[in-house]
Amino acid sequence: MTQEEKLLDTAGKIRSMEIRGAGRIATAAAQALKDYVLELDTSSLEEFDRQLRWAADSLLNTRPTAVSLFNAIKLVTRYSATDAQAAKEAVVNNADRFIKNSQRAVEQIGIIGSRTIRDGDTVLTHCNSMAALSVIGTAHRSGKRIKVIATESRPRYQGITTIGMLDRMGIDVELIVDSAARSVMNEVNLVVVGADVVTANGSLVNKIGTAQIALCAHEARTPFMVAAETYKFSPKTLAGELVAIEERSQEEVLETISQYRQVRVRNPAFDVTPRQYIDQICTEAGLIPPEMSYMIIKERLGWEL
Ligand code: RUB
Repeated sequence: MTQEEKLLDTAGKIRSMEIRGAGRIATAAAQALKDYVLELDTSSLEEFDRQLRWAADSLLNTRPTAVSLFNAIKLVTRYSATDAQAAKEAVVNNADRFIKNSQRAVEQIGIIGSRTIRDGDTVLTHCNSMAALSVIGTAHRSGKRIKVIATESRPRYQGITTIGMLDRMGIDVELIVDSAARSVMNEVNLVVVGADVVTANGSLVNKIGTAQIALCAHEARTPFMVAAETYKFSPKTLAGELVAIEERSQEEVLETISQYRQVRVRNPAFDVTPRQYIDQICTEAGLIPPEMSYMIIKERLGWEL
């Protein structure tokens, strides 16, 4: 494969969700940019810039919601070099740093978030989030006996991936259909979910169904925690941009849709949980209230308007 084909292959895997989850999308994009520039053979900085921009755009146009992709690409392609070789080295170093930092962030989130889980607790999670699973897995490894309730997360059933991971960690797991969230909520001590986007005002954009779970956790007085690396926070929302919610195909929900004449299926992949229903956001920089999201964007992501 040429370097263009390899890059488009990663972009295709992100689009088809073979690579999915905001963190994994971001690190795959960083790795793809690194591999791409390593094979670029040009001494012209202008040409290097042009090819790097093509690669960045090809990756960016895959999934519209996860800001992690935008932040990863922005951090990896940021450099001030006067020649192509120095630019290439900068991109490679940026990518290595991004991947290492994001692995460390997930570990740190696990350490911090797991302290909020007590021995004997039941934790509910939705979809398949490495950050949320780090919290749960760290609590389990520290010797706390916990039970996890995982939702199916229709229509793509990321919950099945989650129960497989929890099972391999040796954690006691129960699987529920998404609509059973309220009926089990009184048994739950903590809800932990991941994030595709945290906005400047502290709202969460995550897998469809998250907002309903947050609402019923709120009503049942069950704490609701978001596990999110700081690169899941969206500088674009500080500049007034709205988060695009990805609408996926009808067939993901109903394979036999073509037999109906008048029926349409709506398939939004994500929803918005208002900050009033979020107790805390566990980042690698510590546990923060959603109201502090603005500070994370300004201070950790170094965003200037
Ligand atoms: C995945 C999803 C996850 C977040 C966080 O959606 O909503 O909760 O991306 O995951 P999809 P992580 O399956 O549509 O990509 O903590 O692993 O980044």
